[in-house]
Amino acid sequence: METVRIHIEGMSCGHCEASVREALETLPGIERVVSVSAERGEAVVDGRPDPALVAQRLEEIGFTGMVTDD
Ligand SMILES: [Cu+2]
Repeated sequence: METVRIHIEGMSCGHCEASVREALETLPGIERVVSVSAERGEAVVDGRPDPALVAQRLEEIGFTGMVTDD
């Protein structure tokens, strides 16, 4: 199982975090959403998602997201 970090711009509150979590949970390749933090501007997920799909899905709900390799 891989852990993937997603840098996300535009989250400002708990509602944003909930929206992002919901969007990520239904995305192919994501097994589990570990955390979503507006404060850190980041989500951490388990799985192997397609970075382009992640960016596209987040953009659809109003955020800018980028999978970061570390
Ligand atoms: Cu918000």
